[in-house]
Amino acid sequence: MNASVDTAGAMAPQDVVNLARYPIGDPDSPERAALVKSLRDYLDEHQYVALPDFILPNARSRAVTEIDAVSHEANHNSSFRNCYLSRVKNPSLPEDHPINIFEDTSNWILAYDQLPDSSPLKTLYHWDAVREFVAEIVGEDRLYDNEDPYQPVNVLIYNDGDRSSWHFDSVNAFTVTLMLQAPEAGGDFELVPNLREGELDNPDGIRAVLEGKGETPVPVAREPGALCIFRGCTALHRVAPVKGATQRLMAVMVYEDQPGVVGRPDVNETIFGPRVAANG
Ligand SMILES: O=C(O)CCC(=O)C(=O)O
Ligand SMILES: [Fe+2]
Repeated sequence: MNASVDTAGAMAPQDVVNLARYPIGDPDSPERAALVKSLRDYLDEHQYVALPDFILPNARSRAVTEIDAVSHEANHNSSFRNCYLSRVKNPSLPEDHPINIFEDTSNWILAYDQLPDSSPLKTLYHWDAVREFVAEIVGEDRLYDNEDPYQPVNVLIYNDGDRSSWHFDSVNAFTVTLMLQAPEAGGDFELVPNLREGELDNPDGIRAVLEGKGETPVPVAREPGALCIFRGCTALHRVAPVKGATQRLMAVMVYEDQPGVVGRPDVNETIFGPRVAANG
């Protein structure tokens, strides 16, 4: 962890992670090895794996309280986008090509620097045991913390009517999310695995899903406290519209395959809002 970060009052990692169910603290334990193998196999087959009750109730409720205190400062992201996260049509392709099918997305985001340094979310994110556990599940030799001021662990907030339309994630080979608060209704995370491989796209299969006629999406059960690791670049996924007054709160943990990664300022400004430019 960055030595300059003031973590006074932070919870200890063993009070954040449910070590009784996920014995990740001891790298040599056979229980850990068996757990990693089963999660890795599941991820390989299904393109996602969910770990229910990954964090303990006290850590979760403290994170929710911290988020509630600053949620009015979240940046609103709303766009009319295609599943490749672009807002631009391609007139040289047919109207019904997935590139030319657009849907509304709307949610709110809190950046890393808006969360307290003592947050259980930061304790979790920076704990070597968590980073190494994720690395083994996704099959990377080593992962590194993202060193951007805004990105490393951020929080998506979905209010009544907010949603994230069908999309593929753009850069990372995997995505890690942590469900902190479920809405009253809606807000399901749905995923259709293996619709594309590498550069090979599958416009017909993707169009079918976008039109509600394709492979049945898998609803990924995620009760509050559940960690989810998924292959967002190859698995088409969305968050269905949230219903009701309770916000859907989802932390996103960004790990890198090389040290020292920071975000591009223009990308950060688009995601986290105008204050990024003002901060220079
Ligand atoms: O809010 C979620 O569950 C997932 C958001 C998402 O698509 C992502 O983080 O890539
Ligand atoms: Fe995504």
